Amino acid sequence: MLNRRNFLTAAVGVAAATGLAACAKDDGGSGGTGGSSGGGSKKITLGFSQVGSESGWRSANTDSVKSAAKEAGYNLKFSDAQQKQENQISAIRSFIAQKVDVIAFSPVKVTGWDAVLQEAKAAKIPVVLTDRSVETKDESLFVTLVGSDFTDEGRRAAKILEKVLEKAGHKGKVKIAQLEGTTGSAPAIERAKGFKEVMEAEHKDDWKIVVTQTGDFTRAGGKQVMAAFLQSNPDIDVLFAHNDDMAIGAIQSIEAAGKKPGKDILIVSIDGVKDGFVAMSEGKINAIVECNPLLGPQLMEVVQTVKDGGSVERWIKTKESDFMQDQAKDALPTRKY
Ligand code: GZL
Ligand code: ZN
Repeated sequence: MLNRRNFLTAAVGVAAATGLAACAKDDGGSGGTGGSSGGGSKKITLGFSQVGSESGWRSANTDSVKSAAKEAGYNLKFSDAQQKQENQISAIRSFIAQKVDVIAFSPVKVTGWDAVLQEAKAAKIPVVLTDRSVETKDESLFVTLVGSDFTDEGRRAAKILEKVLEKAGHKGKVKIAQLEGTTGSAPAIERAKGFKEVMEAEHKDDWKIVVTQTGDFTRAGGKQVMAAFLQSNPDIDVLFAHNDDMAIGAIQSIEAAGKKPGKDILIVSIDGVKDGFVAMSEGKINAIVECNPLLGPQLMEVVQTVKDGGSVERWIKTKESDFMQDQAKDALPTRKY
C-alpha cells in the first residue's frame, strides 16, 4: 500500500528510471513527424484501462479522462474492464503490443499486477496509476499515482459523522452498518481503515460497527445488502457507505422497511456525485465526503511530463472537501459531476 514514506524514498529512483525509459522511447524516434531527433512532435498515444462503469463516480471519471485526452490532442486507446482484473491485464498487454507511449489505469484491486507491469517495464512503456493504487514491492513498476487519499476519506467520514450525530441529537451507543466498496480495492481497504482509526481513537466506548459487507460500489449491491442488514440488525442507527451509489441503493431498502433514511437511519457517504447531492437535499443522506473523479487534466499533464522524460511527484493528490446536508442545495448548481 502506498504511504508517504515509501513515496519519498522511491521518488528519486523512479524518476530516474522513468527518465531513462522515456528517453529510450524518444531515442527510438520512430515515426516522429517533426523529423527532429529525440522528442519529436509525434502525437502521444495513451493506453487507458478503466475499472468499469459501476458508479456515477466512474462515469464522471471516464468522461474526464476522455475529454482531457481530446483536449490534449492525444490518441487515446480506452478499454472498460467491467470490473474484471483479467480484462485490465489483457488490455495492458494489448497496449504493450501496440507500443503506446504511456499506459495509465485505475486498478480494480490492489494485488496481482507485478507480472504485467514487468512486461510494460521491459517494453520501456511508463505506467501511471490513476484513482486507485496497487500493492507491489517493485516501486519502479509505475511512475506515479494521480488520486485521492482514501484513508483520509475514511477518517473524514468518521469526523463528519460526529457532526451528524450531534446535529441529530443522538445520545448514547451508535450501531453502525458499513457498506464496503469492491473487495480488495484500495478505496474499500483504506476507507474502512481510516474510519476504524478514528472510531477506535475517539469512540471506543460508544460506536460499534455491528455489520459490514461489500456492495461492490453499485446501487444494486447497496440495495440488496442493506435489505439483508435490516433483517439481521433492525436497530441500526447509522449507515456508512463507501460510495453514494451504494447509499442510494440502500435508501430504497430502508424506505421499503418503513424507515426514514436520514432520520431513523443516519447516512454518511463518499464521492459527492450529483445524485448523492440530490439525496442530501431531500434529507435522505446526512453528509458526503467528496472524492473527486475529475482527474483527466492532471493525468494528461503527467503523461506529457513522463513522455518528455521529466520527473513527477510519486503521488499527485486530488483536492476534495466535505459537505453537510444543509450545504447541499446551494452546492448542487455548481457540482461538476
Ligand atoms: C474512488 C473510486 C471508487 C468510487 C466509487 O476513487 O475508486 O470507485 O468511490 C467507484 O464510486 O466505483
Ligand atoms: Zn477521493
